[in-house]
Amino acid sequence: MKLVIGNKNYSSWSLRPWILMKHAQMSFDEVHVPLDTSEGAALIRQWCPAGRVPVLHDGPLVLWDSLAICEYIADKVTDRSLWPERPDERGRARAMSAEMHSGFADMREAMPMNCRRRVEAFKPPLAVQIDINRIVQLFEDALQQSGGPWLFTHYSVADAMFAPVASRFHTYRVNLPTLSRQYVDRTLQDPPMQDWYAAAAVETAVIEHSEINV
Ligand SMILES: N[C@@H](CCC(=O)N[C@@H](CS)C(=O)NCC(=O)O)C(=O)O
Repeated sequence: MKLVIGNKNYSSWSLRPWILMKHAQMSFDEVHVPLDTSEGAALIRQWCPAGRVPVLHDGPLVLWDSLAICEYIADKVTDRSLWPERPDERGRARAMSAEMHSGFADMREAMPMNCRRRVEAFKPPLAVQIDINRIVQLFEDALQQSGGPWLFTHYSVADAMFAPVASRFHTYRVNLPTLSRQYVDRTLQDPPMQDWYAAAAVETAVIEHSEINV
């Protein structure tokens, strides 16, 4: 399998299937595409007509869209469950993942993923704070019900979908209640996430519109 991804420092959508595949202990090749460059845009089109990363190539199958790739990986992995086993928990994990996938536009816009960056004086505008509050509510509910360490006890697609949010909360120093703080710290200490961060740290490309001024 080949996973086509963007810059590790910035590409939040790429991180999701990448970290899930690492947790599933799948072996795959990575193809790196430099985002926000004309060379990168041409390269992406060679891998997928949708013109977006991530893209998964598995033999003749081409899959675009981070959530669809995570679903495919969860179907493909048979020796462990990447969704919760209980139907009610599975339903909630899917709802959380879908809400992340389609929502929180204000937070994404104002707080781009930027693994290398630490922003000390970030003051979220109201719309962004509303997104943050909703995500915290999702974290607290899931972690209270599951008892942790992951949102639905063992690592699932939901954790992969929220891994970029943990990175953003860390970068922009978001104040969090205890369970959410512990969850964000756990996500950042997760060995695959540390590998992702180490690779992001040595990238040199800078995407100006993802470097916010405060
Ligand atoms: N819905 C898509 C969105 C993917 C997406 O927007 N990816 C961005 C990078 S993080 C991209 O490929 N941008 C390419 C470009 O803007 O040229 C998914 O979940 O995979």
